[in-house]
Amino acid sequence: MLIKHTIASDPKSFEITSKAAYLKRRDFLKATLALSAAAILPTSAQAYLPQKIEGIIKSPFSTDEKLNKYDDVTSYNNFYEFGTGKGDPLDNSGDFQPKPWTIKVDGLCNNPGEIGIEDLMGQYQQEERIYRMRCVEAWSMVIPWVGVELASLLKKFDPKTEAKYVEFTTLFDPKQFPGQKYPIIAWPYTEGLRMDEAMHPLTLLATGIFGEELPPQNGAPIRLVVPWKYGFKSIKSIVRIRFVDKMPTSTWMQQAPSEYGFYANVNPDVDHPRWTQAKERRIGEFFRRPTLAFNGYAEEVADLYKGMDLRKNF
Ligand SMILES: Nc1nc2c(c(=O)[nH]1)N[C@H]1C(S)=C(S)[C@@H](COP(=O)(O)O)O[C@H]1N2
Ligand SMILES: [Mo]
Repeated sequence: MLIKHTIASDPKSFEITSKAAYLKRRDFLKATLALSAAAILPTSAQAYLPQKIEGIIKSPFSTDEKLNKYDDVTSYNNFYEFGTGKGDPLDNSGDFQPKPWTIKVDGLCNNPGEIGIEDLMGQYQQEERIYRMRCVEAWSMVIPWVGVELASLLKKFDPKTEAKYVEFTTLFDPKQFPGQKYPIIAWPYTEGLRMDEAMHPLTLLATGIFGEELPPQNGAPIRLVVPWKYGFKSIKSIVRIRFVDKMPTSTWMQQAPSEYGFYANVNPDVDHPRWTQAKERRIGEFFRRPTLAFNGYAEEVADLYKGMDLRKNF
């Protein structure tokens, strides 16, 4: 059973708003219907079962705030590849097969190549990092991630000095991602970070939650986690990482440039055009709490943006 957390004052669906979106409304309705039909069909393939991750060490970067419940973290999701409802990613991901999986790393680097998920799990120390996560829709959760520092992986590929940004791409596979059969957004989902953001020690490539491999709805088998930015920067099910010299246009910038900027740093002082960002609802709590600058990570990351006008660079 799905618990409904939405409360009337919360912004509902964040993205599908612009004019283009109205034109797509019919496709969108079709998509919603087809996805609900797909959910009740019997499936033949063996469902993926996340395994325990061995040898995890604890990270000093963890918050000691109360964790959200496993059931909330895995049933209240944004993952449009599986549908736009918060329950769709759980309901529609039963057939998703995150193994085998390889990530291609290329672009402006001296050592382009690929890495398989098993190698990545074997070769890099897996850390538990308990982070606050803040969605642009003004809800938040505290999630015990497992993963590796993104910087440690990127260094292996030896980025060139011309590389100023890193671009990330989600798998495109409409057979596995039913949402991709419909033009909800321009697939595949892409995101980007400035090089110093990508190399920051807080930036994590997550392989798990709660000591186990990621379930499909949370971005299996590997996703980004950038805790000082709105949740949409934390791109799921990554198949490609590319070093580039120009700022990549991420999916949400392309979709609604006046609403979603490249930086997307959590900022209680800059409202979304359609709702306030000053407060947030921690899933599982009733009263809203104030949103903190950089989601509470200002001490660690504010320096990255020294001298920048954060109203313009939102
Ligand atoms: N590929 C992909 N990545 C995505 C999304 C998505 O729709 N597709 N949604 C984003 C948004 S808006 C949020 S808030 C987080 C949610 O992560 P969670 O469901 O694990 O909490 O994933 C982000 N990553
Ligand atoms: Mo989000």
